[in-house]
Amino acid sequence: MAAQAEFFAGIPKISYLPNAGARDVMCFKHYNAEEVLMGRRMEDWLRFSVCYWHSFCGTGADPFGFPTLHRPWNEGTPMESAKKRLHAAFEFFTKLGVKYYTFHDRDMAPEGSTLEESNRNLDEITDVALQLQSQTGIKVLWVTCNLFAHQRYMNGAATNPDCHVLAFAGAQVKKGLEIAKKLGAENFVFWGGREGFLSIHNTDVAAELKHMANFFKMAVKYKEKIGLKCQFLIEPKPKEPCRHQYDYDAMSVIGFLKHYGLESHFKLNIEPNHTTLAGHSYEHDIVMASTFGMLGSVDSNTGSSDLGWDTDQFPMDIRDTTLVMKTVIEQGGLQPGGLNFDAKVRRESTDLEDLFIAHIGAMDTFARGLRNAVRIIEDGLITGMVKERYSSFSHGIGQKVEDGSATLEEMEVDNFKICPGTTDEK
Ligand code: XUL
Ligand code: CO
Repeated sequence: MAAQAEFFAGIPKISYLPNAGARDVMCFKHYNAEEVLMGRRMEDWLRFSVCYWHSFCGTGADPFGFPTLHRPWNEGTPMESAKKRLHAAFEFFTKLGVKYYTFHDRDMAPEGSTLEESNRNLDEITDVALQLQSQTGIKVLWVTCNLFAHQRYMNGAATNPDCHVLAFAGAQVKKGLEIAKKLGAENFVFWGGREGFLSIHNTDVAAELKHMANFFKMAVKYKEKIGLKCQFLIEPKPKEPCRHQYDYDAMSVIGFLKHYGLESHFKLNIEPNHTTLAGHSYEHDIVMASTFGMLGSVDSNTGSSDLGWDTDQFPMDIRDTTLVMKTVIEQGGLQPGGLNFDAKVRRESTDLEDLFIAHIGAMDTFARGLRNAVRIIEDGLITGMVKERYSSFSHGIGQKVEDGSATLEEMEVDNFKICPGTTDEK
């Protein structure tokens, strides 16, 4: 491959400099990839990933204003800039020292005027991606299909009232799974972009949910057919763009998967900014998914507690990352999932180096969260307090409730023992 001009000229590989001063922002002060904590290297606990759509396709446009981020890779025809974007992205991943990336099919290569043309574009661009992956050792954390941006999906994809739109989405997912196999993706994500409704009056909820379940069953079947070994993930979100999204939160998705017998084929990709949009605390869905053995990966971002929007900010609060990492350690890690920065620089952050500063800040915040979580787990204080809180379930009637052998009659006898004089006994 011809040598490429650098896109981030003057920016060296980011290194760990724990004693750097406050003005030194192009270094890690906490993230030390090789350092071993609880028997595992930091980079293996954290499994960071850079997302393609915000960091390399984002323009800074919002509903009130035009693009502000003029990137040097967005030049030439759509196919030319798709190739430049790939080179810029791999230079960035390498300099940042992140081993994984994520992308939608349509971030990687432009949509053509037919499905065949879109697929050809994807083939051509992913040939370059494959080459860059083998040159650098950087891997795909997950691939997903964009089933929400094109006008055809305005009424949803797998829940569209027109079966031919559902079929188009199915064909797009078929190609997405083939690309996942070609690039060795470790996961494949389904975010229910417009799977939901704006008005209940024109919506057959039962039919739409069944169609969505059958759509997932087709994907499972094709994955098995082509021998794709990756983990399937569903990413919950309660609202935006739809008024109500079917994949509202972790428990709604777990209920859906169990109802349709799909729970052994999927785990969840939890995005905390979606969790807070659902009215929960930052860590809520991480903990709920993990409790049911369903936490597969995390879209590591944050919103602002004073806003009800999905602002996709870089996570910078060590209390949040401590709780996430405590849950991750307690479940034995996130692999084959990871911490994917589904986050964007603000539209005013127009300098190229801001992309580095944002990721470095978030990686350091997670490193501090990891160190805190390790300390909490190793000193055992909180674990001991929680154990003590439930100690009545380790013997007698508590033990019988624990193992499921207790009866309501025994509850009544227990009540006589605990509160004599307040019952019929007197
Ligand atoms: C949307 C969102 C998506 C998914 C992938 O809110 O988070 O970027 O992560 O489609
Ligand atoms: Co996301």
